[in-house]
Amino acid sequence: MSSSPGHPPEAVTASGTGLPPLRCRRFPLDVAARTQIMGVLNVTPDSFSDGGRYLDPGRAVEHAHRMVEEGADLIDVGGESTRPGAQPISVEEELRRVLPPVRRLAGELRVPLSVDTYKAEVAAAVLAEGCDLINDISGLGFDSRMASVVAEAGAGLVLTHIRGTPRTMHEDPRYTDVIGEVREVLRERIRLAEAHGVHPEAIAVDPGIGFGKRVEHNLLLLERLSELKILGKPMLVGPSRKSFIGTVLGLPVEDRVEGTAAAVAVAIWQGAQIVRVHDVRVMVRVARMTDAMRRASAV
Ligand code: HH2
Repeated sequence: MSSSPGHPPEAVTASGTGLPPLRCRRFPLDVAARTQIMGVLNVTPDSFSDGGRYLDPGRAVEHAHRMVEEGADLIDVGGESTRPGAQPISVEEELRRVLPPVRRLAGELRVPLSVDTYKAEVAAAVLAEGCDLINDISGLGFDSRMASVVAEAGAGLVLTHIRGTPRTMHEDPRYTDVIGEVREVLRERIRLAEAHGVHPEAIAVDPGIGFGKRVEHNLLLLERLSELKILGKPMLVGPSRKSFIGTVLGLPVEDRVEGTAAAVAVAIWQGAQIVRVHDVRVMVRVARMTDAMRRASAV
């Protein structure tokens, strides 16, 4: 067992989830061993917290390697911001942004490479370049060809819950029973993915923190995340630096690391196996510590 800074040997034992590894082409993700850290790499000019920093492919690749050194278990490359109010971009523009780093990272990384896109055409192109997992924030809701593209490639698929679209989702979202409604939409999308041939062990689900939810919905989804375990899939959660943290703490985006740490710890405690984060070094420590407590409580 390696003892790199991100992977202390004492933190790596079965957590008793009973879940098989998430199938992601070359590199299955052992979601039962410990919390998996997904490092965010936004190659956009306008992402809400890191827009413009990694537009240059050389910088993007360097940042991906840095996150892996810090303990990231997979890297998620995104070419279109999906922050509230964001305008969609064309397939051509998205490919212009993501293909250069994806081409290099698919050859260089020894961890799964994920691409954050809801467009089947973008997914097909990055899968052809060797990407392992498609992270679809629309949960198959925006492009009817997505499921077949992922199935044909034998890739992994993250299904995220969203209410509305990134452009409109912040306009007064309402739920009677947020956790129940999220669970049922995800259940239906799992069925759809599997009906199109996506392998049942290649699917992870995500409640979509910030995607058409008010502050109180986001807090409740984290606190009651365990109610999504019934779906029988690994759970991914992405609270990193998001505005609900800013609202609770009254802090700007560059000052939300501690708030993110609290959200990550609660998400893991409530059953998340994968956390999507910008601040990899810090969140690896938070995850290892929370994993250790979770294992203690399971004895
Ligand atoms: N959040 C964002 C983007 N992709 N994918 C999943 N599965 N879950 C999430 O919660 C999630 C996601 C938004 O965060 P970020 O990428 O930092 O910002 P932007 O959309 O502005 O690029």
